[in-house]
Amino acid sequence: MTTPKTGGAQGYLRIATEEAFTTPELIAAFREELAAPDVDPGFLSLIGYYLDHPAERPRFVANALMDLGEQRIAHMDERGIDRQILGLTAPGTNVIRNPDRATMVAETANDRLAEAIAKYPTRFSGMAACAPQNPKAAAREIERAIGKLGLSGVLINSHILGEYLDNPKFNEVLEAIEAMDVPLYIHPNTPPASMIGPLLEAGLDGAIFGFGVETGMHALRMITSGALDRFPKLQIVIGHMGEALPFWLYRLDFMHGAGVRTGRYESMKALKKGKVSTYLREHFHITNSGVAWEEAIKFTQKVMGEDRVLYAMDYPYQCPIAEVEALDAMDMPLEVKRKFFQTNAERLFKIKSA
Ligand code: 1DF
Ligand code: MN
Repeated sequence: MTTPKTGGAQGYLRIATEEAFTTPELIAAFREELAAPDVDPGFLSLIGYYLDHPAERPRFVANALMDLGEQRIAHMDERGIDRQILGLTAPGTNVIRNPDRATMVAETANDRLAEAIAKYPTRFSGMAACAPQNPKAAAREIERAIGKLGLSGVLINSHILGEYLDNPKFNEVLEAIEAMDVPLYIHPNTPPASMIGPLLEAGLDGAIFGFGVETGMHALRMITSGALDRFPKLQIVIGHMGEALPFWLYRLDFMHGAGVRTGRYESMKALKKGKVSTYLREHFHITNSGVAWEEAIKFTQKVMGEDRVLYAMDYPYQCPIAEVEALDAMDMPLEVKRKFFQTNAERLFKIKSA
């Protein structure tokens, strides 16, 4: 295998769609939340590690998150990444308990992101941050970030202080995303305090498993609550091979059908389009962030259709060059690889590659 290069000589550009950055304003807010006597346990476990643990990996990550310039471009060049679609790193504004402060952190992050994109327009695109803690302000910021700053989507780091986006209190946020005609990336967060106990006890609260449990459930709630019947045009992106939802899909359809028919839950009513799987296929795109595994990617393409599965690296959390090489080497027709690495992202995020 040859080292991957940018420029598309292999027949496609590589557009990585779940790439993280941070800002001084977010780090300052994280520091204050970490110092609170009633700090959220998942937040402490995750961000306590990345901000303060002396091991090489968290130090690499913390440094790389801060750079939106030459170091990041050099790392992309080394890995053959033509373009990163950037989002404010987890848990972003979602853990900030003062809504005005959270809104300020989102606004400054969007300004900094737009500045980096203006400097490197062929290498960076980005998704807006917002602070759903104040839904009205979040809607306004989404309109500004997409309409004025030209960002390409909205990324929300899953639960917002323990609340989920299907809650009607967040209607204005989803309305704004739908109206701006951009995708909503629901990125993982650690499980909220009400859910994290046994996961944290076993060291399974983070990216190893807890992220997927929490965020897969969030995506599923968007379907089963009927939220997507209220927002019929909303397109949602989830990473990590769909947080395992494609693998669950048969059972989800069966048990959802049984639950609805027998009226078991007030919170689970019949859906306009019927099955859970219909919503997953019509409202979701799935990225392979963190999963450089050919069989899982092909299975997901079969379940979702090859137009709805996209490449992501998850820089700087997981970025070995060997993963790019393994994906380049997948036994897959070139035109399908081109959809996966390049054209699905260009269409969904409305990106024009030079
Ligand atoms: C980790 C993984 C952290 C992902 C992340 O943000 C993250 C990790 C704080 O490995 O702890 O975005 N990820 O998406 O897999
Ligand atoms: Mn990520």
